[in-house]
Amino acid sequence: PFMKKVINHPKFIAGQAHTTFIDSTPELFEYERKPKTANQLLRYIGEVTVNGFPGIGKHHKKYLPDIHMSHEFATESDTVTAKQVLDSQGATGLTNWIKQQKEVLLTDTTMRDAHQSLFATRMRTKDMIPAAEIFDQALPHIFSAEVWGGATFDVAYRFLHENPWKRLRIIRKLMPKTLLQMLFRGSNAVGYKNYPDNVLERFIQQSAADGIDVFRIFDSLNWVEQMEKSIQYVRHTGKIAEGTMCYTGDVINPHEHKYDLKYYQGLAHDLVSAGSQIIGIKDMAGLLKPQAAYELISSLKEVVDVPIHLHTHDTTGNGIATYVQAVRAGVDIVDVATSALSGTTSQPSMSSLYYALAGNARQPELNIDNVEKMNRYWLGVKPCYQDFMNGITAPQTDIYETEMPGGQYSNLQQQAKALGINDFELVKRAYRQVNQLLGDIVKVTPSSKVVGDLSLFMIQNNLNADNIFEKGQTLDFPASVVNFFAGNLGQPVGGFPSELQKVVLKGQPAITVRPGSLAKPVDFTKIANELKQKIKHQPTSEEVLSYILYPEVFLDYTKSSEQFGALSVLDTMTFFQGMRSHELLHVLFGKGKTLIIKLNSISEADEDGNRSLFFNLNGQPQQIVIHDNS
Ligand code: 3PY
Ligand code: ZN
Repeated sequence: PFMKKVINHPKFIAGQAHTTFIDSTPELFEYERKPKTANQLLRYIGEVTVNGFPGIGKHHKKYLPDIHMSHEFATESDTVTAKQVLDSQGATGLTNWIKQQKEVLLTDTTMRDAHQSLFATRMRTKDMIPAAEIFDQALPHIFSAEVWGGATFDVAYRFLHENPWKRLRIIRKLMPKTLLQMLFRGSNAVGYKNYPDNVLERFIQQSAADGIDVFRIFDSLNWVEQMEKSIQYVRHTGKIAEGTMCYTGDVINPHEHKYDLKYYQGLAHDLVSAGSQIIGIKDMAGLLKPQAAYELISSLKEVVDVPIHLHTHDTTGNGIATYVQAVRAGVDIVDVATSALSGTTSQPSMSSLYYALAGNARQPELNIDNVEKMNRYWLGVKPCYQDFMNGITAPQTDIYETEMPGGQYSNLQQQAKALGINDFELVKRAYRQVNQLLGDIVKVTPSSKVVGDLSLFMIQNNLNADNIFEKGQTLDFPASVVNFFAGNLGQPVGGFPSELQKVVLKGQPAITVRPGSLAKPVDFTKIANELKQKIKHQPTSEEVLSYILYPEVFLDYTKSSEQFGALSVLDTMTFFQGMRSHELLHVLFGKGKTLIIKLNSISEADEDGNRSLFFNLNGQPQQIVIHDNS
């Protein structure tokens, strides 16, 4: 119905869906369930004002300058975009087109990995919309925009009161000329465990229908069997399957005997045999050193003919140097982020790479003035998410030793603190040791969690590489570790360390086949009926998929949207921090309606711990009572 509404909107029909479309037609971009009453909205504001936002607690709302998006972007209407090539010439047409490009192509990760890596995936759709609106015009030479997948799916439901599918459909609508890319965790889809094949297939079909063009598919142990089905399902949709290798180890270390150039050449060959139309290299921890990038890309180019797409994180500060070497070696596409949201645990900066390649025949084609204007918008958005920043403000070169992915670094720090382990150096040492104990595995969601969980467990139980075999006999290992050794994540490169496997499994059987080959297909009709009972309406296919992947998270989301309505009408600072006493807020609400909300005062808590908030709503007094949980 949303798409229909947009398509049937008189302005859209009249071809007036330009950059002010949203400003003047906000009703299309509110969530399906608008706050039914202004009262619901006040209730949400009251709740955050009194009790804070989950995870960041309560503090005084900051004053931030207004955020502006320039309306003066240069236009190049004759540029044929990669999306137009895919739509007119199909997947093979697109891969041929990529190979013909002299310049290196770019993927912009700002709306997915950048905020996942910098501020815990908390970016709201509302803040993406102004950028999405002008994206096609500002960056017509970009290869793709990664806007979906990875952790964005569950975080949208879990923390942002948002429907991730809706986000995708909005972005698709606003960026018709840009390839949209997602990160897909192979057999884990956008979750943390294996799903039956028919769920993967349905998920991929739905994502493609809603707008995804390029699927970056990886497996957390680099096991091709775990990616094969997904690659095939993507191929059936006519979209692009980017089978991906997660980069681990160090190809230029003479002592590297596991993850060496031969290993990656073999893996690339297998990914192409499985149907990959592009080979992705996912350097999730930022371990790929510049010279290693040169050698890796060069040796992959020797064995495969498909385009190569490199993804790195700038955690060590060497990201640009790595890309420059990769470009020299002939990499086809690299991942960058707008500079405001680049660097450290995020991707390297788009504009930095542009200038780093000045004078090089492969310098990416960009209108750098447009890039800078767009970046000024993101500079304004960034402070709204300050509370979620991971605190990493400088290069972390110790990552070369610990091999910990950027996203895990801050998470594990929190997890350790919660257990009373404040010395993170201790955790990092344990992490390295555990990686060796597990046989030196690929570490990325969800295998990285296995290493992290076991590291904390070792510290808590005074375990080390020597005593674990003895002491471990009487200990129950963390669920993720048991799951790994039982083969439920698949098979690691080189197999399991069998002695430790016995200690952890304590007689429980382990599988050696692809977990999905044992899983029963899901009966979608049955699940839809079950869900209908719970949400009291016939669920859409999107809702059924969300419920299969995240049953509780999805049901909580539907409950909270019943309670509060859609919260997309609120600006981000209010959404996370509520209101200050005496603050005045203008909220666009429904068709051309504006609510003027003033918070006059908040009472002390009464004997039951309840506080009254005295609002003025369009001049009328309104009192809301909220329980103070402090
Ligand atoms: C994810 O799976 O979300 C990742 O970004 C892994 O690097
Ligand atoms: Zn990444």
